[in-house]
Amino acid sequence: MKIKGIESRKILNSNTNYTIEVKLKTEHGLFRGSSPAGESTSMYEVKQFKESIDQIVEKFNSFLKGLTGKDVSSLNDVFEIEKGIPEEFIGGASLSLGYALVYGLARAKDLEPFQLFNQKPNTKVMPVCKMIGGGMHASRAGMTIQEILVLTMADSARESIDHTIKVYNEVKRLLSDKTISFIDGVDPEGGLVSGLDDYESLEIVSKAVGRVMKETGADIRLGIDAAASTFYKDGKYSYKKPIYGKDILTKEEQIDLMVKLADEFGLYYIEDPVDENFQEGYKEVMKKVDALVVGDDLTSTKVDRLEKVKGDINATLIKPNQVGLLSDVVKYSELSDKYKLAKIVSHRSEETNSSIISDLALGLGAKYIKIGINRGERVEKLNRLMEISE
Ligand code: 2PG
Ligand code: MG
Repeated sequence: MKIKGIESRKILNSNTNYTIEVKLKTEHGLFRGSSPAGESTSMYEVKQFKESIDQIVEKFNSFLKGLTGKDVSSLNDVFEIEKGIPEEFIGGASLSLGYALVYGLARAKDLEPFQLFNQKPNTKVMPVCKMIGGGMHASRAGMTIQEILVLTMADSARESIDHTIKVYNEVKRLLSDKTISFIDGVDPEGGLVSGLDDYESLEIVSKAVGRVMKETGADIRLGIDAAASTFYKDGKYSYKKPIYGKDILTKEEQIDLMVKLADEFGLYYIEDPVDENFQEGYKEVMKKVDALVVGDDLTSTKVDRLEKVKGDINATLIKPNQVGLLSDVVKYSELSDKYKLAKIVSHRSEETNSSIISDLALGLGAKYIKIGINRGERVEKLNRLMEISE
């Protein structure tokens, strides 16, 4: 394909913030790419915009002008273009460009976007979905940890989504029964928000899972994203409400708590159980639980971070905007395979309506996609996942 015209503009994301969209014109039509952002970011991920978004759009447009007339005929050509992107644009701007090029190229080659990454991928990407939100995503919620999740051991994404919806609706029902303050509110990722504390919320989701398992015969598991860095300071983890009788936990107590919750609720998935700079803590948790111990803030989709902590986790999140370049995302994904880590491609709390992460999950051979089950920008991705998984 030939780049006939290309420019960026400011658009809204799902959480009353702005992001960049790149509009690409080729002989095959108009293609758009846009990047998400996170509310609870790690200290290792790239900054999405190094200046104000208006300044970035203006400067990025002069860079993009230079791409007019270029021929792009493979993913490698996209990576070559990425090599020439100045550092100041690495983040939201570079990723939006990468996504627009992927969409344009896929159309030019008459392929689905995921096929650019893998012609015949494994079609079993299972969603890991948020049920209840807390932490930085819902600061007035009772939960200190950021997310309670469920994942189902189903035969297809569609079946898994089916079971997940049932659990979500059951959680909603149970929350309404239990607390009058629950008013059907959701956090930016579609997680339900209530005043219940971490333990009570886990009990509710566990109960809902039990009911749906009984009703459907499905095998459904619980998970959490503690996002522990967000409530860690000076050697202490501070909980909004006491859990097992304590609200201020030492580093060792935090590890013990994660293990205890894993035992009590049969957790299958534990993301960022301790602070992002406490890599031995991840290892300790991994040794003591039979679950996926997932690096997110710890790893930040950065190859150098993964090299450092690879022995301390058995699974990793892939969030393309943590690194900003698709070539780096592919490298990271390959390295995760080399170290036999389960891969989970993930949404962010401030999303766009693009469903590209569903294509990426499939194309990169991820076992899971982490996503909300509610809100349009999440649903778009789930619907795309079902479409390409069939
Ligand atoms: C996370 C993500 C997505 P955020 O911590 O895993 O759930 O949240 O995008 O705010 O970093
Ligand atoms: Mg996380």
